[in-house]
Amino acid sequence: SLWHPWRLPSTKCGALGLAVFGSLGPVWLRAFFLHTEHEQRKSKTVTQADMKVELLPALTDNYMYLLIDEETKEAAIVDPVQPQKVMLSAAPGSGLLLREMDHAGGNEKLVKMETGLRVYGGDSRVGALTQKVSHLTTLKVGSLNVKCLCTPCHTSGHICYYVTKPNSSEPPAVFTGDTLFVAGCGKFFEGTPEEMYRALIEILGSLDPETRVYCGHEYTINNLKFARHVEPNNASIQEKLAWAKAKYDSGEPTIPSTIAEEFTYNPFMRVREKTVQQHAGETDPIRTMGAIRKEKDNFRVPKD
Ligand SMILES: N[C@@H](CCC(=O)N[C@@H](CS)C(=O)NCC(=O)O)C(=O)O
Ligand SMILES: [Zn+2]
Repeated sequence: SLWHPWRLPSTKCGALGLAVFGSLGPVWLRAFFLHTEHEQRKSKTVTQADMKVELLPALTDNYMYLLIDEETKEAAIVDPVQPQKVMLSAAPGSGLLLREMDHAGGNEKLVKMETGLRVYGGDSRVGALTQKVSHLTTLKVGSLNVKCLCTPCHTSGHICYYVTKPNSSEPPAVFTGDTLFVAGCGKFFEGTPEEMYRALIEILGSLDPETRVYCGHEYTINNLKFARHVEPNNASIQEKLAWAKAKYDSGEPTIPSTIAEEFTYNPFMRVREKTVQQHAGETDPIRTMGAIRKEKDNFRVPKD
């Protein structure tokens, strides 16, 4: 394969976590992912025949993603919050997919390093934006189709990116930023419970259930502790929490999940369930959404 993570000589910058080189005809891609010595969080690659997703941990609990089209080796970076960690040289046509300004802070630096990068986002506050996208705008990353899904609420211009390969039997991917987390959702900084209901249930919830969910933060354990508080008798929550703790102990990501799985343990995806509504003291899913978000904003996460 063209990809040899962990096997390349270290660079001048110190410790090297991952360096990736590829070469295929006129299209080429080179990306370095630099770790510092005290980095505890491991990166991870999810490989399918048609696309590859490289999880790049950043800051304390953020994820940046490198999405690679296996057919053309074109790539896109989602949310380069720490551009010094992703130095990308890519063929013309490679793009950056950005959903909101608070995770898109590295764009200007990346664009300075690499001219010709296309930068997509749903909000003019996104730095170095070259194309503003809206709901159902479609883009290409090599042979992959990317559909933009507007999910305003955490921020008003929030975009999720749904990635499919035409005629593939493999599952799609969705980059959900600060809308959907594993077992949780983003705070409603610029939106309402109605908007989050539309985002989680109507938009993301109607994607292929097998879709891999790649979110913007590693909040899984804390989210599941809140989920357990909402539904103490939900076995999926208990199981996922035990699994997530084991992952955390070995420094591994808990990402991706799937849309189908989220419906089993994520309280914000479960606002139509009687158990969740009863916990909230509501009978309406949107009022339930508002009530449990408010409760989570003030939730004190227990130690275990
Ligand atoms: N509670 C967060 C604090 C940071 C925070 O507010 N994060 C934003 C995303 S930038 C959020 O929407 N968090 C969702 C939540 O706390 O449920 C944490 O676990 O560290
Ligand atoms: Zn965030």
